Amino acid sequence: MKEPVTAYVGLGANLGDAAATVLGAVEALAALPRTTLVARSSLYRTAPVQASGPDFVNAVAALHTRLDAPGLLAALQGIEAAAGRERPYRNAPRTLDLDLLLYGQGRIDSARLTVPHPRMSERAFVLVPLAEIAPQLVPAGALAAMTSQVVARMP
Ligand code: PH2
Ligand code: MG
Ligand code: MG
Repeated sequence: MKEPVTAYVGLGANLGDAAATVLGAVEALAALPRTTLVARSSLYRTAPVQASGPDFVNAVAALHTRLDAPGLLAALQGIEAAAGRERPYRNAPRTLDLDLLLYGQGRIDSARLTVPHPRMSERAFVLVPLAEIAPQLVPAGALAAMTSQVVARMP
């Protein structure tokens, strides 16, 4: 079997007990088949970006996985569904959002999945937690352009 791939998953929630939901989702990631959780960032309270509703809780997790990218995406969607995710409209407030940010060196451009995540490099709520667990992946200066986005590490 091929070597495991290091994948990074962005977690976000802004409905219900968002912090508890995000922590529960980290446990669900750790329990996925063919997958090991290797790191997770702190939780961050973040102002909504191009979205409405309450502040978000965001985090990033690193996985080693032997799931292929479509299989990992399906697993993430299963965890979202179990958390009661509904999709009434784009960027609606959500109980849980799990985004596949990076899948090894993979570049994927299919109808269902684009990796690297096309907007991650503009989003402090992704880059700040990613830099905490994988500073080599966040270019120096990338965050300097985003000081207007409020991202506060939670105690
Ligand atoms: N997710 C979005 C859009 N806007 N803003 C914050 N702060 N956190 C998010 O996770 C987020 C967002 C689309 O998924
Ligand atoms: Mg998202
Ligand atoms: Mg999403």
